[in-house]
Amino acid sequence: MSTRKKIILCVIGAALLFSCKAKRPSDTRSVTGGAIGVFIPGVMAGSATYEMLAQGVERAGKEKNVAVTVVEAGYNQAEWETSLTSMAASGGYSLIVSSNPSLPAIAASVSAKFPHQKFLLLDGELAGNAAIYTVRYNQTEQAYMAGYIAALKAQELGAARVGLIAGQEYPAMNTVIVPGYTRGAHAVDPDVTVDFRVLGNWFDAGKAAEIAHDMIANGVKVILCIAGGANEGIVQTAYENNAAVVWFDTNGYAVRPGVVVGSAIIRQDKLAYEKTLLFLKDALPFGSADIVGVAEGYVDFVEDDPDYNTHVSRTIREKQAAMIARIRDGSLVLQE
Ligand code: RBF
Repeated sequence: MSTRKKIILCVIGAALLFSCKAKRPSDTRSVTGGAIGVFIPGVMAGSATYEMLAQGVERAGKEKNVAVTVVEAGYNQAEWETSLTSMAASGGYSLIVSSNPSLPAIAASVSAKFPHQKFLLLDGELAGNAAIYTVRYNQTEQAYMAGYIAALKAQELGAARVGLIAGQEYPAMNTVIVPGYTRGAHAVDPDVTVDFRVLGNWFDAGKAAEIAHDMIANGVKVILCIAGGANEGIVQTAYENNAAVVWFDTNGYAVRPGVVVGSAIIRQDKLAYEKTLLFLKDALPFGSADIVGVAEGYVDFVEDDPDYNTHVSRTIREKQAAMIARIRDGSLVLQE
C-alpha cells in the first residue's frame, strides 16, 4: 500500500472513530450533564402552577450552574406529544420537567421511543416507568380547605350555594377536586349545594365571566376559580356583583383584595426546586410516584396575608383556622 493510501485510510479511520465518540454522549448521557428542559403544557401567563414550576427549576439550575430552557407548548393539547417528542429527540436535555395530570401518559408514550430521556412530572401520577418520577399533591386537602371557606363566606352572604369553575374536566378534577370541595363545603353546612361548571379552555376570560354571571344569577355567592388565565373574568364578575372568589394553587388575595377571600395553595415552586436538586444529585427515584400534602408542607391555606386579615371577618378566619389546625394535628384526616 502506498504511503498516500495509508494516510487516506488513517484519516478515514480517525474520522470514523471521532464520529463514534461524538455520538456516544447522547447515548450514555450522564444524569448530571446537559441542560434541563421545562415543558409548559399551556402558557405561563395566568397559570400560577406553571409559573411556579419554571421558577423552581430555574432556581435549582442557577444554584448548580445548569442551563434551564423553558418551552411553552401552547393551548393546543393535540400538539403536546409532538412538542415533547421534539424535546426528547433533540437529546439536549438530561431531564425534562413538566406538570399537569395529563403529562404522565404523554411522557410514557414519548419514553417508549426515547428510553434514555428522564422525566420529572409534578401534579400527575404514574408508577412503574423507569424513566419517569411523579409527585402529585393531596388535592382532597387543598379542595376541602377551599370548600370550607367558600361555604363560610356564602353563609355570611346569606347564600346556600357555592360554585366551582374549571378550565376543563379531567379525572383529578372529577374524582378529587370537586368531591374535596364539596366535602369541605358540607362540613360547614350539609345543605350547601355546589354548582360545578366547565369552561372548555384555560384562557377565555370573557366566557368565564358569562358563566360566573349565570352562576350568580342562580344564587351562587362564592366561586372557586380553577381556570388559569380565564380566572380574571370570574374575579371581575364577582367584584361587580358583590360575590366572592376563592383562589387555588397560589396566593391570590392581591388579585382583588376583598373579592378573593381564600387561597388554598400548593408549593409547586418549592417542590420543583427540591426535586430538581435531587435529580442533580442523581437521587431522584425514577419509577416511583409520590404524594405530598399539608403534613409535608406542600399544600396549605394562606392565613398570614394582610388582605385576608383586613377583608375577611374574624368569625370566618377563626373557623377556618380551627379546621386547618385539625388537618395539621392529624385529627382531621383527608386521605384520597
Ligand atoms: N391549570 C392552569 O392553571 N392552566 C392551564 O393551562 C392548565 N391546563 C391543564 C390542561 C390539562 C390537560 C389538565 C388535565 C389540567 C390543566 N390545568 C391547568 C390544571 C392543573 O393541572 C391543576 O389541576 C390545577 O391548577 C389545580 O391544581
